[in-house]
Amino acid sequence: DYPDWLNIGAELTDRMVDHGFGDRNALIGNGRARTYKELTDWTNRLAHALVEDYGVKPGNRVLIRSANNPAMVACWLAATKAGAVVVNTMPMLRAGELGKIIDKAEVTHALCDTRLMDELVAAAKDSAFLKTVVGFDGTANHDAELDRAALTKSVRFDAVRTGRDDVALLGFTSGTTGEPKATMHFHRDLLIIADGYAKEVLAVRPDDVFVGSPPLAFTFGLGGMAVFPLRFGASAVLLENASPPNMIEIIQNHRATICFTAPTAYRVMLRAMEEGADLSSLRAAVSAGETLPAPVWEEWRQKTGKPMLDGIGSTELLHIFITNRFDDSYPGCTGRPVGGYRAKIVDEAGRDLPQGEPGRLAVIGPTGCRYLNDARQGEYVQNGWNITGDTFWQDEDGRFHFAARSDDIILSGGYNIAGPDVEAALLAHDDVLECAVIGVADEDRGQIVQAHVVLAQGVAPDEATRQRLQAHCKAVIAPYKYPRSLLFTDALPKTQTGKIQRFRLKS
Ligand code: 3SK
Repeated sequence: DYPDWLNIGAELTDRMVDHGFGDRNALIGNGRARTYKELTDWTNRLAHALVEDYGVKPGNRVLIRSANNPAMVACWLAATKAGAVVVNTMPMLRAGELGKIIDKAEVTHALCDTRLMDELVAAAKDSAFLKTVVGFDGTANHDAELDRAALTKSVRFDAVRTGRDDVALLGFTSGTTGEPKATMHFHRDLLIIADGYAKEVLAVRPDDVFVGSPPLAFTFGLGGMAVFPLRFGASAVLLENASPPNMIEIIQNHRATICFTAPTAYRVMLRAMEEGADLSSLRAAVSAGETLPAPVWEEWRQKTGKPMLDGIGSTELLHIFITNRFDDSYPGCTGRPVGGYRAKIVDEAGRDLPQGEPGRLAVIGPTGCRYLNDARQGEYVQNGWNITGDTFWQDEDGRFHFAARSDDIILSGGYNIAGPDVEAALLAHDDVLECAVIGVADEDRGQIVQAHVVLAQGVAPDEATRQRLQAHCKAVIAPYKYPRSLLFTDALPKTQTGKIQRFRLKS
């Protein structure tokens, strides 16, 4: 039950100061810590500048382009306080990709870290919509146009009285299969994910310190690295380069308690623990974005004594909607729906399937799924249920288990083979750092299983390794699933959010 008038920017700053959190650290990054009071003043000054100097009006679409740093969060909060609808974007996007987002969202204003201006200026050049591009300083120096404009403004700003069901955020799907879509999220949705997942599952407390790798431009990152800590008076350490060694350093130096990242980073952390890395401060290791292989869950449990929290979410539903819990977490299992969400398994025609049978995961919940001007709404949302692109099955206790992305099922020699089963088998071998499995056309078998493997450091990409890995697969999964074709590669194609783009291996 939220009030009719709700502005998420003010809720996460001014309201937190009102509630007595003013002197506590909110955001740490680029060598500086900001308290809730400092963040509130900063965002209020920025909001004044956006309205008075750059003409931002309620409902304007404002694009933000930055790596993860406190200035990006401040710009997001400030634009939201001004009543804008924000589109957060990844720093690696090129002009062509930015242009598509600008057109689709009809972006009028863009706030850009000055270190990332070139591609945005190129995208704005011929835009029918984007007329105002303003630079901000992503480092801690406040030395760019927007920072200078904000400097002289008042630290008091009456946030625009947005309705709780007014759109606050447009989340662009990262596109593991192609054309991106934009999803609309209301002010209240951002509170729902905090008061749902973050409270119910993580039980976030003011003394929590968050660290993680997902970009703020991805709703997984915006929730995990900004909304969740700020909603509960906790703090977040934002890293522009969230490589596993950098995250480990932060965990050790700041005694971080909650980590949001993907399985590959946890694998590297497990190896680093063998070299003495101390991750004992972490009370919650959240894994999402890619399915968590059972061996990683098991090794984490064995080395830390704690379960990992695998979860699945989506940009469409804003954040995690099915998850393990601290007292209900199993390897190879994604868990149960978060309060307020329901999930079921359906066939291609949308009919409910019995427990145990794999099919499409369908989800319904308070945060979505609403596409912006997209004819695909009717295809992906049926009777309010979001039909996801994932194949899951439900066990007799009601927990959900990932089988594959629906387009990752390989039909080979009469068998239906889930690519992720083969990936999990390969990942259980110490020689493998990362891998992706696809089906490729084959005259005899229709398709064969093809694995693209990034080897662990020091392992030779030769025939002996290939045969060793193929033999290993035949030993740990049904032999018909083994990768008949196994290729070595230095890196896998990924979206900006770190999801493997298997379709790009299919050329
Ligand atoms: O599972 C995901 O990929 C995801 C996407 C958006 C938000 C949150 C999550 C975990």
